Amino acid sequence: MIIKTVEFVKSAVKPSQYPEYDFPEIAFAGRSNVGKSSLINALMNRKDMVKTSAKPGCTQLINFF
Ligand SMILES: Nc1nc2c(ncn2[C@@H]2O[C@H](COP(=O)(O)OP(=O)(O)OP(=O)(O)O)[C@@H](O)[C@H]2O)c(=O)[nH]1
Ligand SMILES: [Mg+2]
Repeated sequence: MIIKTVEFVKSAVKPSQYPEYDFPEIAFAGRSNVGKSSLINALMNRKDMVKTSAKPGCTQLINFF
C-alpha cells in the first residue's frame, strides 16, 4: 500500500464521536510506549504526523487519520 496523502480527522473518546466513513479502517492498539504512534508515522512516511514520546501515556485519545 502506498499512502500518498494523509490528514488528521479528529480525536474521540467514545463511539458517538467516531467519524463515519465508507473506507476500510485499520486500528492500532497495544501496550503503552510499545511504538504504535511511531509505527503509524513510519507507515505514513511522516516524522511527526502523530505525536510520540519516550514516556508512556503520550496518546490518550482515539485519533482518526
Ligand atoms: N528501539 C526502538 N524504539 C522505538 C521503536 N518504535 C518506537 N520506539 C520508541 O518508543 C517510544 C514510544 O513510542 P510511541 O510511538 O510514542 O509509543 P506508543 O505506543 O504510541 O505509546 P503511547 O502513546 O504512550 O501508548 C519512543 O521513544 C519511540 O522513539 C522501535 O522500533 N525501536
Ligand atoms: Mg502513542
